[in-house]
Amino acid sequence: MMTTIDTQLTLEAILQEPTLDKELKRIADKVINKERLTPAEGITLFEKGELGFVGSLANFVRERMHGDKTYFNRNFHIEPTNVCVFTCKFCSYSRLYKNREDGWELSIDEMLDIVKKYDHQPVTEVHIVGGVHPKMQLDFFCELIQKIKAHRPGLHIKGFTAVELDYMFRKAKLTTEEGMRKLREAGLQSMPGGGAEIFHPDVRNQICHDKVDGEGWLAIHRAAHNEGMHTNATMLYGHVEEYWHRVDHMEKLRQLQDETGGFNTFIPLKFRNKENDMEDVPESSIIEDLRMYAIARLYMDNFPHLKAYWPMLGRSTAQLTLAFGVNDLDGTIDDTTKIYSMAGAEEQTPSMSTAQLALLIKQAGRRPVERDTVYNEIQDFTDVQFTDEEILGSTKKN
Ligand code: V47
Ligand code: SF4
Repeated sequence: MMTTIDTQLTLEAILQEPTLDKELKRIADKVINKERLTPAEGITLFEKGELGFVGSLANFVRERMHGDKTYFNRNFHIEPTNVCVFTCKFCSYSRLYKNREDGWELSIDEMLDIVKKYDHQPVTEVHIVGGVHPKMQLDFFCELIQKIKAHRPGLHIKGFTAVELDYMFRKAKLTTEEGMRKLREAGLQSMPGGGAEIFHPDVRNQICHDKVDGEGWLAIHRAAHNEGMHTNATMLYGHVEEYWHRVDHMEKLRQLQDETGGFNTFIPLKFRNKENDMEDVPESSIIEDLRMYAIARLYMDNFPHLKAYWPMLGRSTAQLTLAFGVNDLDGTIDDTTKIYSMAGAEEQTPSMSTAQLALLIKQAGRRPVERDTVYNEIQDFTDVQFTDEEILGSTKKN
C-alpha cells in the first residue's frame, strides 16, 4: 500500500532532480503550500508536466485531502429516452425525433418498474438522465419524481443534465429559478454533471452547437446550488479541444464553486469515438488520460472530490486513476446505462457488485468506503471479507 510517507519521498526525489524545469518546480512549491494555480500555470502543466511529475503531485494532494479513502456508491440509472432534439457530434446514443422508432421512450410506469426491481437491494441513488425528447416535459418528470419518492422515500434522486433542464424550463415558460424550485419541491435532490462538454464557444460550436451554451450550463448549476442542491461537473476531453480550452473550462467551474460551494465532484470524461460523427478523431492515450486526472486534481483546488467513471474508462484504467488524484469511483450501476457502451467503451455491460468494486479499490492499495450521493459515509469495506461467490458475481448482491 502506498503511504503518505512514500508519496512524500517520491515527490521530494522529483523536486530535487536538478534537471526539473524551473516553472514546474515553482508550481510544485505552490501546490505543496496550498496556493492556487493560475490559468497560465494550468496550461504549463498540460504542456510540460510529465506523468510522473503531475501524478506524484496529484497523489500528494489526494492523500492530503482524503488519505487512502476511495468512495463508491450503490446506484442504478434510468434513461427515460434516447430520442433527442439536439445533434451533438460526439453522441453515439441519441436518435432524432423523426427516427424515434429506432430508439426508446419509457412511460412513467415502466420507469417505476425499474425502481421496483431494486426494492430489496441496498441501493442509495437513482441517476436519471437521457436525451431531450420534445414531448417529455417538466410536468411529466415532476410526476415521475413524485411517484419514485412516494414508492421509496429514502432513495436519493439525482437527475437531469443542465441541457435537459434548459429545454424543459423554456418549454414550460419558466425561469431557471422557478423551474428548479418546482423540481426540488417534487423531490429532485441533486443534479449530475453532464452536458458541460467544453464551455468555450470555439469548441462548443464545433461539437454541440445547438444545445445550451457554457454560460447557460453554469447558470442552471448556480440556480440548483441556490436551491440548496449539490451538483457535479464534467468535462468531455480528448477530441478537438486544445489544452487552454480545458483550463478555461476548469477555471469557469472553479469560479462558480468559489461563489456557491455547491459542486461535489469533478468528472473528466474521455471522448470515445465509435458510432458517432467524430469517428475520425483519435481517442486520447491512457497516459494522456492519467495526466488529465492528475492536472484536474491540482487545478480544481476547491472541488472536494475527483471521480473516475469506470464504465467509460474500463476497470483497469479506473484502478490506475486512484494513484493520479482520483478518490471516487462511480458506482455499482448494474448495467443500466447505454451512453458509453454505444460509444465504444470497454465496458459493454457495465455492472459491478459491491464486492467487486470494493476489491478493485483494495487491489489499488486504497480503502473502499461506501458513500451516499452527498458523501456521507455509509460503510468502510476495508476489512470486510467477501465470499468467492460475491467476488465472482455468480450471485449478484448489489
Ligand atoms: O454530457 C456522450 C458524455 C455525458 C460521449 O454527474 C460522451 O455523477 C465520451 O455526465 N464519449 C453524460 N463521453 C454522462 C454524465 C455522467 C456520467 C456519470 C456520472 C455523472 C455524475 C455524470 O456523457 C454527456 C457527454 O459529455 N458523452 N457521448 C462519447 N462519445
Ligand atoms: Fe442529445 Fe445529450 Fe446526445 Fe447531445 S449528448 S445529442 S444532448 S443525448
